[in-house]
Parts: sequence; C-alpha cells; structure tokens
Amino acid sequence: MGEAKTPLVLIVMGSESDLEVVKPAAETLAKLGISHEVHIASAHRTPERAMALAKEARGRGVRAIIAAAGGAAHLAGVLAAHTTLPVIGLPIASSTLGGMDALLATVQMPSGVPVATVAINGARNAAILAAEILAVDDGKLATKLEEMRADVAAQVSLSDQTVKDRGGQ
Ligand code: RP5
Repeated sequence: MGEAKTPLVLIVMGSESDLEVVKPAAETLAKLGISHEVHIASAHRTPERAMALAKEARGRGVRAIIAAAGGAAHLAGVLAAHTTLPVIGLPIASSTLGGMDALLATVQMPSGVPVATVAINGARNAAILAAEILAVDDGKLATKLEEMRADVAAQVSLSDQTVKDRGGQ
C-alpha cells in the first residue's frame, strides 16, 4: 500500500476504517513531492508490526512518522516509544466520543516521549507539519510550503470577495 523506495514520511494508521480520514495526509505529501508510505498497523492488534515499523524507520531514511488512530489511541505513543524520529499524532473520530478519546490518548504523552499532536481528523495539517520538519534543511520544500500558504490566503480573500458580492449572505 503506497510503497515508495525511500520514503521520507511514514503514515501509519490503526485500522482500514481510518483510511478515508487519513487520505488528505497522503494527498498533501504527494502534492509537495514528498515520498511516503502508507501502512495499517495497530498498537493493540498487531503490536509487533507497529514496533517494527518504528524501529526500522530511521535506518530506511524516514524523517518523520504520522500516526493516526481512534478510540484508546495508543499508536502514536507506541511508535514514539520505539524511535527518536519525530512522531505526529493524528487523532481520529471513530467512536461514540467523537475523537475526544483519541485526542487525549494521543496528546497526553508522559514526559520524555513526545508526540506532536494535530487536531482531531486534522490529516492535512499532519502532512504539512511533517513537511515543515523536512523543510528545516530543504529550501525548495520551504518555498513550496510558502506557496501553499499563499494559496490558502488567496482562498480566504476570494471567499471574502464572494460574500461581499452577495451582500453578506
Ligand atoms: C483504532 O480503533 C483504529 O485506529 C480505529 O480508529 C479504531 C476502530 O478500529 P476498527 O474497529 O474500525 O478496526 O485502533
């Protein structure tokens, strides 16, 4: 699934049921020209596979990991426990609690093993944050990120004009 020879970013999700929400992360990385791989591995159901993905990542040339999970979302923390690469937690709204469970489980890491957590279902921001980490020493990527910000600003200006043209409706 989504295999690249030398992925700079790994996207790992806990279940196939997360895929639709996670897709914008892969799309954003692709738009920025960042090689990535998409995996399904669960902290609870396939803990050894999750651990292996994290342990092998640095040696494969990976620079950042996005970990998406819902419910009692331990995936990001488990991956972070097995690598010193930056791990970006993406809490998924998959239960009756609307993602608050995953948010708290992902963000409230005990001291010493951080997970940089984005908003519930914030797949696009997870990818942008991964890109920003890579752009620390990649000027071309930094320029692409600036262009992406300019597009976002242009969209807001367009919306502003549209609402003005409609007389505020
Ligand atoms: C988590 O449990 C997954 O990340 C998913 O969000 C949630 C529910 O998984 P399924 O029961 O749909 O496989 O591990």
